Amino acid sequence: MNRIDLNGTWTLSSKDKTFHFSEATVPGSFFYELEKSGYWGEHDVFYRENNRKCVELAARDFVYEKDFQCTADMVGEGRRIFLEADGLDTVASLSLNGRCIGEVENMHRRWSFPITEVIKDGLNQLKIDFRNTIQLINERQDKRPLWQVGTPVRGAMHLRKNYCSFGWDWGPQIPDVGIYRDIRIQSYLGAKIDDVRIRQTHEPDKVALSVQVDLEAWADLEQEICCELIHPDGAVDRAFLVDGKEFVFDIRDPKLWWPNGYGEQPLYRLEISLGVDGEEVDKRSLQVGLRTLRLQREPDQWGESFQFQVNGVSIFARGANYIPEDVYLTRPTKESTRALLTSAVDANFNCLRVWGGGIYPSNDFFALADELGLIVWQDMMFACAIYDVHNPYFYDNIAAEIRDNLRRIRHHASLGLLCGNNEMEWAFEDWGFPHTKEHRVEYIKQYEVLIPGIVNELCPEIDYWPASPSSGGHFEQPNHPDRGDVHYWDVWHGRKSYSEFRRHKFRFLSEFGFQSFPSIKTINSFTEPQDRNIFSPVMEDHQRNESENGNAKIMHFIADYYRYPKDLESLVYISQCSQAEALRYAVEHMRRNRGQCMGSTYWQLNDIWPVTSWSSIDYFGRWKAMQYCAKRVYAQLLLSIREEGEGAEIHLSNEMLSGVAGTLKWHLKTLEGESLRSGELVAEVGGLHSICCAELDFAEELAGDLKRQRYLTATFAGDIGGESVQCFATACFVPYKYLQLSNPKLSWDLETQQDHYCIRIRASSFAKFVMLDCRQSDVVFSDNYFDLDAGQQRNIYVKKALIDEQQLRTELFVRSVFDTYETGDSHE
Ligand code: BMA
Repeated sequence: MNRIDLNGTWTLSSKDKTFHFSEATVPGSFFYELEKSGYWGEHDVFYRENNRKCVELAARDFVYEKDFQCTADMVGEGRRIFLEADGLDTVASLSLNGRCIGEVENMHRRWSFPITEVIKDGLNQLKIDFRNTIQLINERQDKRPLWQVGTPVRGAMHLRKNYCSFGWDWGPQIPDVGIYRDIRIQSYLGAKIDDVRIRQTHEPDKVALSVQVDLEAWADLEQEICCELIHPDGAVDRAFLVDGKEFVFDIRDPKLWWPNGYGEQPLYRLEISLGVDGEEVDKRSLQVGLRTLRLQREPDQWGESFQFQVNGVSIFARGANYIPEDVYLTRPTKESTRALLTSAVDANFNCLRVWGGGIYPSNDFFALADELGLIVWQDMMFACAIYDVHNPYFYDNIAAEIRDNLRRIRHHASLGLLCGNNEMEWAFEDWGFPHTKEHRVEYIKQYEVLIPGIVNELCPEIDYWPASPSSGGHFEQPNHPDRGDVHYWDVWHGRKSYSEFRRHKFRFLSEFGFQSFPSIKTINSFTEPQDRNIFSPVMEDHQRNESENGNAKIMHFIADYYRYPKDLESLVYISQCSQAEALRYAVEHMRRNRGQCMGSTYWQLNDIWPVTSWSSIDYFGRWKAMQYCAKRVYAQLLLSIREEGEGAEIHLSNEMLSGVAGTLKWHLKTLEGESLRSGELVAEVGGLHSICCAELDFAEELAGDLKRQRYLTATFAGDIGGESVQCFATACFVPYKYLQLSNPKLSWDLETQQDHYCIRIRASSFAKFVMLDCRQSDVVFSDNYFDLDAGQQRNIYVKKALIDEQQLRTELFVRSVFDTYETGDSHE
């Protein structure tokens, strides 16, 4: 045996003896353990305002302890033994059998402590003392006050810890403590693998895959490295290395990896094993996708391009920002992460930005992104604060952190961009804090010298971008629209209407967003009936954009476009429609301007707890209207209408490699379904192009108040490689609140097909944002929150695996904007 797995049961106690768990789980944490112990009664930390107690609960020292047996074969001649910990959160000193073996304070690093001299044959006692982080950050902030945004606990950026665990404008303050990734004892004979470096050289019909293996060796024993390359079809190439340390596999007819929507995601696997004296002492298994992936930045007629180029093809990045999936870092599983990322891909994403205020995601996350075809824009974990880089300990600590994470993740096909930080370059330009020369110098040192230097040394083939947003660095107009990426928050934070998106053509919009309430089922999970009012303390607590009174702001935007919703369920629904519309305005516009605009990652994909926020999928994985809208506006083929005054343009945006031809039909209709004018044309759009197919003027038909009774509807029906596609679009010419909607008398029936239920839904007059939902169960529909013309039937599909037929029939209900009016009849 050369490994002792230390995952499993430990004891966990607070030093002040308030808390003691004799069977704490590792990987795990204090707050997760507290919850499992029943501390919150029949509820959890999310219930009502429970989270408010967490900072006080965290403000103490904790100790994790474990006794374990070590057998004689682990120790001995030529062997070295290490305690390896992949994630310790955060400030801890470790001792084995009473002797200190290490001090740590960076949860983003992996640790390996030599313990050959300390470990014993027989019973061993391991102890990890975790320091009170709340006290520590306060002391440090007193000593060296640094600027930070308002939401996290004071001084939080003095620690290399999941920043948002101290609170964010969508997250509670639950600064957890614990052993959050795997931990083990490992014994190696003579040597161990220190690092594996993979490089790809692409030539026509050939990829040379070089594998460099660095060893740490301490005994004069015979070593052999065996490397197997397993092809996507299962074929295996094997190579041995005795003296040198680099293999090159020449792969003929390579199967290239593509982001979702442009091709397949074939994956190769490298199995590397180190043998010493005939014993396998160490091994690595790495998943590799063959592709070239660069950030293309070249001068052009608009400024400078900013776009991903994959295997020579410049793509329009379609995605969102990803934040930690749970306040308890160890609760998400590979399967729950798979479900979340699959939801992204189901909504036609090809990209995710991992935002810099959380953690570097797990290996599972990157493996899934490889499998699903998601390009990962990876921020380094620095966000909205000045960091203490003038302190040599802090500086060395972050340098080691960057090295460690790059070595861990750099081989992934999905890894598309490394980015220095979130919003700090912009903060120097725009935000109110002392912009001293010293801080500027330190900023440059950290993000424009240190980190790119490490990237250049460890993985120069991955592009580095100093900050998000940035125009390339040196504080030169970081949020400039014509180059680099942009965070555009005038809509929402700046209270501008979402039509404002159409006034800008950003090169790559890496953040923009709009809030909504989560599903009523989600609200019910953390409230009591008396809390179910958006201005109650509990609902305001589960809204962390407090400084701007987020819930009131949702109402402010609703007032522009919608009538006052009759009850809480209607309000939740309307808030989601309003959020989805913001996304639609922004993305349709950007895709119409493909070429100039080449990326959209909206704020934000997911939630860390049940909350009112900018997310499109709530904490429980429930799709908000915006997620369905993303599915439509991120589709390979997008039909969109740009209405203005009494006119409209109809556009087709094609993100497929090949062109599409088909029939475009449009009708100007009354809400009751009478077609006043119509047109039909053959439309053809080339691959990776966007075109305007029709320019229409309805000055007469839409004069004055007639706009309140009429709308434009368009369909495109085409053929892609033998499969028919259909796209729909509608446009209204007044804010929806002025439409003279009548009861669309929505009706539906259900047919069971092979793998799906097909729900056929119809309206008797124009129905805006038709929503389907189940009272209790959670299902994802093939489409949702769509518009229906009078007399039109739409087929919506639900996977049979999600729900049984009877249940679906009983629970299904539909709603449209009309139902949110006092006069509305419901369509149960
Ligand atoms: C952006 C992000 C986050 C924040 C979001 C909403 O600036 O970088 O820090 O949560 O806005 O305010």
